[in-house]
Amino acid sequence: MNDQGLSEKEIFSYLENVKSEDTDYYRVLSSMCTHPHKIAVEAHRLFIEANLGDLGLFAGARRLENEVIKMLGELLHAQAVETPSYNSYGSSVCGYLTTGGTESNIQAVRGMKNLATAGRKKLGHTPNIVIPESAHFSFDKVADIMGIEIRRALLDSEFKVDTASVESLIDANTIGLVGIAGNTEFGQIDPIEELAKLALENELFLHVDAAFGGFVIPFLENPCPFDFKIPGVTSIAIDPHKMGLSTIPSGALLFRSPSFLDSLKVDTPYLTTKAQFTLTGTRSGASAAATYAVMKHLGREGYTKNVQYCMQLTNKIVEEARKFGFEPLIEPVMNVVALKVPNPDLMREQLLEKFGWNVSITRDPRSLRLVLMPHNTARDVEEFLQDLKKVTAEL
Ligand code: 0PR
Repeated sequence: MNDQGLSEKEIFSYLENVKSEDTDYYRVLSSMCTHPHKIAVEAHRLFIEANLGDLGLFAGARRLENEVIKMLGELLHAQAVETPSYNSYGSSVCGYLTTGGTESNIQAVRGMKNLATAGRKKLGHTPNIVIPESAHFSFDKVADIMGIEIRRALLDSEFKVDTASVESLIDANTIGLVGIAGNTEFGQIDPIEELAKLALENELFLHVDAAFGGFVIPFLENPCPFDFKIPGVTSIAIDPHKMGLSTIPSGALLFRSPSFLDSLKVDTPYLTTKAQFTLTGTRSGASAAATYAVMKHLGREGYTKNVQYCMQLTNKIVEEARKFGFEPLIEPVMNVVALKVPNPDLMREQLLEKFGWNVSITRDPRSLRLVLMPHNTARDVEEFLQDLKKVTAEL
């Protein structure tokens, strides 16, 4: 650290320089995040010092968190919880705002483990959960932190989890299943209804990772069921900092029943509230304000337009790519496309080196993965297709 403080001017001239190294999402077709909505940014600034780790001191931010959880609960067809005891933890609905999908997934599994070991099940050995092979790498962290065995079920030809494979992996030590509503690589939705049936039959929890899809699926023309409307779904992760257009870090975890929150509770003797059920202690109230503001501002109509816009770009890319012989691995379900191209790794390298496009690659099979986000424009798509053509011709 320097001995004497630098001037504001010196610092900001350095910061602006450094910021120019960031992409600003220009020519980015690989991210599931985007520019936050300007309303979210303003709200974030207004609540910049609010700490949701000490709810009693920040009653305003706490109110906003509750409002957001309520709105998300409505979006995901959760029943409002009337249990008055919930107020002592600072929430009247079942859920809280997390730092993102990773924390939500960790906490959902922690809840499963705590409830299972609290007597619902006798676990002889290491508890396990069954997840799709396509699950996000945050579940590797779950395994590592919690000492839970992760069993990976096969995918079918459409990259949905194969429920027969899930069933074959369930044993006496299985505590829960995971389904993904909008998987990271293909944007595919697992058969949540079938998974829920399996979960109910085997008395297992079912967590739905809708970190990306949660702000997409409800606004599609023909949304498929994936949420609490399906009996058997016990928790859902949904990220406002992805397609919700909120600021980073904004995730959310919702539970069907208050017992989940209870199972995550730790006593906080010297705080203004008696208990905490979050993973982190200090939490951003600014994120709660940002998410509240953008959800209220856009409403269902605004999010529908946002999804329609991204789907138009997605469909355009697929239509044009087909003209030069590149088929998608699946018909896009949401704004994620996996294109079958020759030598995807080399193509990715060349798209970046020659034209500055950031794209990514799916693991198995390897294909060119594109995520069409609100920061992308119709012109971007046209330019990308021209550059893709050039790169293909050279390969
Ligand atoms: N679940 C799913 C289905 C996800 O796609 C992701 C992240 C997570 C959980 C974890 O969410 P957090 O990263 O918020 O904890 N999916 C993207 C990924 O890891 C996130 C991402 C975002 C990647 C922006 C790159 C990027 O530029 O691929």
